[in-house]
Amino acid sequence: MNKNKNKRWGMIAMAFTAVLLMGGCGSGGGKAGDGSAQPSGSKAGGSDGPTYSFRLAEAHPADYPTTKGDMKFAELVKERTNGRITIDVFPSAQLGEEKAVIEQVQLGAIEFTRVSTGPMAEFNKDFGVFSLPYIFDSDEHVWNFLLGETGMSMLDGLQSSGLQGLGWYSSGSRSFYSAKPLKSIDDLKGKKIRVQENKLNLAIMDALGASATPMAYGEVYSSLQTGVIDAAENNYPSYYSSKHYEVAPYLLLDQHQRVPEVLLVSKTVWDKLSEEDQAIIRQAALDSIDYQREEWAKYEKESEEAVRAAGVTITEVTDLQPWKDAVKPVIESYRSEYRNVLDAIEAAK
Ligand code: BDP
Repeated sequence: MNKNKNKRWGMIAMAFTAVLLMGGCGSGGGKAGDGSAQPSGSKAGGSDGPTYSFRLAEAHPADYPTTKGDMKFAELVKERTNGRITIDVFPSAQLGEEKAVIEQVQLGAIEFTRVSTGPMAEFNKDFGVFSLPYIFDSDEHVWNFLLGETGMSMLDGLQSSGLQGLGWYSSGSRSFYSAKPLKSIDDLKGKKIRVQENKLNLAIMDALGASATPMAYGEVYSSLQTGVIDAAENNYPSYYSSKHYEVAPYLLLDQHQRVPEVLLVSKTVWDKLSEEDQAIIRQAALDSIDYQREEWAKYEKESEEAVRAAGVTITEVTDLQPWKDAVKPVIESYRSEYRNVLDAIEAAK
């Protein structure tokens, strides 16, 4: 599977290079938004130009795979500009929780961030599609879509929201976990469940007979602990690294969503950069993806093992049909809004 992913990614990298060659940009510059980029490793133009010192906001701690991806990205930018452009990564939500950070990035007060596409739905309608349940079968399916034409064009589609998407990162699948025993779909009925902050999640929880409590990620631990909420949902790495498993030790592997991560830059900042710098930054982001995916795969396994070892009760879901049936009305109610993207997702199977 990894080989296939790499092959596919290699093909996309080749396509980028082809665009560049056709454009005849000798110095390796690419026009913003046209998908062209400088071939990795080339330093053409990197040393010349203004000096910048940027910040990148990250919700997760330093050892988390997204943070490692951010750092790889920053390292490549620094290297390829001979230290002229530096990006300091601020992990552990030091610069704020995701929703607030996205607002700051729109304003240009924070230049870069890595966020979940979950909260992005409230800033760019197209991004809501990622919160629809069971639209992807596997991680491979997600990546086929993200690295395909529609997925890549969604990064540029963020310009209307004052943002520029630079690349996608892995985030696995999300499942429910609770402070009290949680073994089947029926156990969700009447539960207060923390969800990522977007309106689609309200409809999904409603369809499952639960009540949605949107809140920032950083508040979930104490809310589980004090009983403000009964349950939450996330992937293995977040469940482990946030220590939610300590206060919600019942995990039900229903894998209802696959909500990818996205690397963003403020459009205000982006528009001030030269085409050469844009090309370097864009390519560095793309070149950090494979690394993030490898780190993700490792950490996903480690975190699963760690929560098992900690005594978490994990229930596998052998039949997803009742889950898919329950949330079908939600997908149907959004089908016309997301028709084109949903078709592209279907075609990426
Ligand atoms: C994690 C994402 C993180 C979100 C968090 C959440 O990596 O960006 O903040 O979920 O549930 O999986 O809010």
